[in-house]
Amino acid sequence: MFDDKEKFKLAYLTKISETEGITLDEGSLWDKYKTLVLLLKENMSFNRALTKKSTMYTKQVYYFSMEFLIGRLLHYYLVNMEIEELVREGLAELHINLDDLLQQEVDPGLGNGGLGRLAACFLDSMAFLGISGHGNGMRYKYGLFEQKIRNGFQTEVADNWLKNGYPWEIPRTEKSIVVKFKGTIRAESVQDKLMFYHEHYEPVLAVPYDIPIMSYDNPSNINNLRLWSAEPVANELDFDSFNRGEFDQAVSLRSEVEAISYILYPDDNGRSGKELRLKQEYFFVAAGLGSIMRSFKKRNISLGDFSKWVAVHINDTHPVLCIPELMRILIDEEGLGWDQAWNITVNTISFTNHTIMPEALEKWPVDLFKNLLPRIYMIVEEIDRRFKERLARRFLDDWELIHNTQIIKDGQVQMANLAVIGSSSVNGVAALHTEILKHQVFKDYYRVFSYKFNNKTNGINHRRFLLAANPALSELITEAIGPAWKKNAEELENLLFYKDNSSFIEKLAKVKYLNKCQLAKHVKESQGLEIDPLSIFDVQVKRIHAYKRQLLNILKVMHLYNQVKNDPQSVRDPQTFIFGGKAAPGYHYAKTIIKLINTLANKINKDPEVKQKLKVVFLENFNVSLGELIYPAADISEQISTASKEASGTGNMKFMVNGAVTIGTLDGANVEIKEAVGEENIFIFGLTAEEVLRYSREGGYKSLDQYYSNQSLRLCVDQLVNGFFETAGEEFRVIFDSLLLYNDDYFVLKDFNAYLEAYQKLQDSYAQQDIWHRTSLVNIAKAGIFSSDRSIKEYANQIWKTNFRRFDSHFPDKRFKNKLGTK
Ligand code: 26Q
Repeated sequence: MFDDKEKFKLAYLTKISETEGITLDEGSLWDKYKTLVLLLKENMSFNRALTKKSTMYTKQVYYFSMEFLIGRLLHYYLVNMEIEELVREGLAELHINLDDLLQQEVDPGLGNGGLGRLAACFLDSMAFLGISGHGNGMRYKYGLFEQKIRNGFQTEVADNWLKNGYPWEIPRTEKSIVVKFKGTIRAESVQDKLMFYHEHYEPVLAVPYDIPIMSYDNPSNINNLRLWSAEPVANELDFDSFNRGEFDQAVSLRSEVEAISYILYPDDNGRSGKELRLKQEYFFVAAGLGSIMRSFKKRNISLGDFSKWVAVHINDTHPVLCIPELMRILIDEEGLGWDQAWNITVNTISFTNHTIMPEALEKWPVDLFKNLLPRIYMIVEEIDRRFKERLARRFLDDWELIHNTQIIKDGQVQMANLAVIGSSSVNGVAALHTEILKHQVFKDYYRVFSYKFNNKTNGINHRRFLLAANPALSELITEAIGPAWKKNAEELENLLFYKDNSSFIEKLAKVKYLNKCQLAKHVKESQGLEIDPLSIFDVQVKRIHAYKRQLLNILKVMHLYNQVKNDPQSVRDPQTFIFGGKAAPGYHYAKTIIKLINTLANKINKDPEVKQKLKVVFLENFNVSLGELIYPAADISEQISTASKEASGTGNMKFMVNGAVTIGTLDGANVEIKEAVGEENIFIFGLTAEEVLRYSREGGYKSLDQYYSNQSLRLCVDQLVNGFFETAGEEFRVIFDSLLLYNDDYFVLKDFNAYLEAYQKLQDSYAQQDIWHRTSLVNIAKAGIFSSDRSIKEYANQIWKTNFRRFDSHFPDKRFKNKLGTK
């Protein structure tokens, strides 16, 4: 993009005067940051136009997701364009420090966690592979709340990320779409055909904002992330009401409309059942499909071939209204018959499930649904009716199956059922998860549509989480095996060549140490706490949820504390336990867990007898940017969910590619991580998914048995309520009760011993530093298959049936292989 520094400087100086009307010395840091973004964006817009033109007759993939956690873009795009150094030096000559500008950027919190970040990783890989793949989502005015810890409690601060404007976005007002809610449906026979007219509806204007998506080594291929914002149709006050003196009504209509894209629901894996959420879901679906239809028509392709040229992927059930909405467009607006419309719809849409937690399966009361989306409801009813009819013919009197697979039952619309029936592919996100879908969650559907079910193990964008987030390790890797791993993560396997090379292992250890120093510096600056970069960094960062079992980790730390108090020699190496993650604001139990971590931290960190050995830190406001600092600095990756509950996990992969060693259960993608690294390079413990599911089905687990039979465990559990935490009173009673009174739904007590044993083995291994760093190296080397490039190649080949215009990511870089002489 810029061939040299001088050209860059000139372009930059011109841009700042053009856009801000100021000279450099008048500009604030924000102005300077914004200018750099606008400069890059301008070039990307140009390339977007070219990409669009040249892919006019390429199949387009649309990834519909309520959440996109894209992270900060400026640094990442500079890395992708390979101009970071040039820009850094150019700016330095203008007396600007690039790092100061990078700090100006907000991290758009347009998602809760795993699902939203996965969507962002997928956008990157689609751009990298040259797939015409675009995101379609919501432009929430307020993203996920910012977490502040006050007196040990989580408090939530609104995330007003747009307050200074977001320079990466491009408003496309002229491409707005009208979305219709409520009203009535009039059916009329026109020339022997039944037509449906939506009347007296409440219109809402969906205004798109586009963000350019660009990846490494493919800077001219620009894809698009389109986010929708809700505005009143007239885009003014309702002057009729206003003139009649009904000021309140005029203003409230406006705010009712704007409420739709006002805020992201902060529940992950949770339920909320509020009308506004359903409004959001239909809003971005109708807007997205409306705009896809509009651009499809410009391509002069026959509508009958729609599914050959367009793939729509739905990220969990949140966008499942794509199915009835596409039917509505094809039938009501395009005049197709039901059967043809249904064929097109099913062949266009594919669906990923991300959770088996029953409380996260979306259901909507019929009355609410029908009132908000009358025409869509009619279509859902008809889909259900026809499906049942077909099923009854095939499965005759298997009434149980027929009942279980209905879309509308018990007065509710079952969104997952609609998703399975109306799409051509249903996938889980890790091998184990897909098996659970086939044999438990969707077992009846698996009998009906076995051909739809498939697995696509998640992946992560290794260019963001290794190349950009961990420059020291990236350089070391490139020095050793050449740069081909950036394009083909499986090349990382060549690192195995260095397994017994002590000088390389030493360098690896040094990089880890330096990264730990950087995290320690952040902790010191942000919360005034000293942590020792020479201690083991044992890290659990993710959303706080009972099934993720932060509690198991806490009990371990309490146990170690008790041990050190008894015998200071019982813990050999100093250890720092690092936690981070947000709790849904309404999830009282999860918030109590945060308070417990902080209370424990307080106790341990100020106890002079143990503070040389143990430290506990809760990192405030875990998000993508903080993750980029944490993953490179971790020694131990805690992936300890109750087996069967974590669909995949992706944090596990981000840690692994940065050389952290996993302690975990056989859950989600941990199973595949174990297969990749071998059991000697991972610390696995605990109940298997099968055992957990058997207990849930047949009973037989009594948490009290664990409590009474294990003295040191009993001590820790008692300490939750016996005054051990001097300031706590009855605060942690809910946790105590969850374990004993409510029989420990997540098998924390059951897995406690096995966890401690695995942890002990891990410490023994850490004590032998050369062995430890070799394990770390094997983890990095085997992380290649967990790149989202691999996931996306599988989606493209097997589900979307689209080509990618990049072939070199398959091919090893011969030069470096020869140099190493490994192959
Ligand atoms: C649903 C209805 C109403 C309000 C909120 C929701 C809602 C929102 C977000 C339900 C679920 C989510 C998010 C789920 C999620 O992040 N799941 C994670 O997806 C990852 C990517 O596949 C997996 O790695 C994780 O295992 C899974 O927990």
